[in-house]
Amino acid sequence: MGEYEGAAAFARHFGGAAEGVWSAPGRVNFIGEHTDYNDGFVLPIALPHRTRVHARRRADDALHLVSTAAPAPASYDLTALRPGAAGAPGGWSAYAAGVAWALRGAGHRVGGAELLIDGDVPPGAGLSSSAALECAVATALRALYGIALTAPETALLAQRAENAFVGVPCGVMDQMASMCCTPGHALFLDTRSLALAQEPLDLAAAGLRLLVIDTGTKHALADGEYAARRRECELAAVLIGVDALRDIESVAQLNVLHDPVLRARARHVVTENARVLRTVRLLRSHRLRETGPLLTASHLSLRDDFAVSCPELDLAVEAALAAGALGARMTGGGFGGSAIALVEAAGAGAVSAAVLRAFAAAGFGAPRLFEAVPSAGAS
Ligand code: GAF
Repeated sequence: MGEYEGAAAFARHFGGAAEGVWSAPGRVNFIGEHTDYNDGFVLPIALPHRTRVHARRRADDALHLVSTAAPAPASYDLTALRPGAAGAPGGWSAYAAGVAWALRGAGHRVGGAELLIDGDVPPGAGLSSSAALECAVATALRALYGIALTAPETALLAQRAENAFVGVPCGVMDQMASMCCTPGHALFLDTRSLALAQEPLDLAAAGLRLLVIDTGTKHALADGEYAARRRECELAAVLIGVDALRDIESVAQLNVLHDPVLRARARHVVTENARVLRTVRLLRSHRLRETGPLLTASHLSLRDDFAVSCPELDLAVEAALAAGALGARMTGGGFGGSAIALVEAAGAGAVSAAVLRAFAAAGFGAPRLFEAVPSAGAS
């Protein structure tokens, strides 16, 4: 649905016009997976796909939510919002209500509002549709109520909504990507200090393309396994005696871990942080093409050491590499969702065709392929 259809839908549901339209993008992570909740490094880019919020203030404390992707609207009393309470928002509306709750909890004066949500970030594809929704709602409420928050501060409140209200123990990468990315750049983020740098990612100038392969699958164990990985990493850090796995500089330090599973999980995080730093160095010296092997190494580490891949993601990566991709990896939390492949512009069609053929031959549903163009953060 475009912006004009959104405005018409707002008028249909609420009568009259919205005060404005705010939006925030989904993301793909170029490299740096499962490092954000270990105080590590990430390098995401914003997608052109965005979640839009048409919004208007109300004089009372009611929050009325309509999503063009959901069958039923939702309404809440802002003063009564409590995470986990009986009748607390669930499903998509929890992400939006959670943001209002987090803003109010941080002491910001957010009153009632009518929000019409639409957009084109594919849900459940590992492309951060949740963060796009949170950040679009946060940006809308921030503007409507004149709240002075920087983009990183807004991202932290959106993450708080997801952690404490929705109950998903995610790191801060997706919200920071959605708030802080800029067109033509990847966001190099230190998730401990929140220091960030915009790294030019000029794919076209290098004669390259970044393909997204949305496998169309989401395995049921995704949420539980994500939380389990987080706990394993935290336990490994405690056993080694560091604040977070980010503090480990060499895999030799992991030898104190006797449990081979914990050692493998920690090895992924340590080697992945090193891969992010190497990737940034290559980007800064205009050697984008040479990042391909690092992407592939990241996938193998996520598959073998971190055990968050799945047959569809592995096949997407293998088929893309066999057809000439310079590098490929799963992106996001894993257990389904999307992979990315760095390809020569001239070879993009052949790689796409090979991936489609491989999925058909394996009896998997057809993946959806599109090009990732580094785009703007929330506005
Ligand atoms: C999900 C989470 F939301 C992020 O915080 C991050 O941990 C990612 O998985 C894995 O890198 O997208």
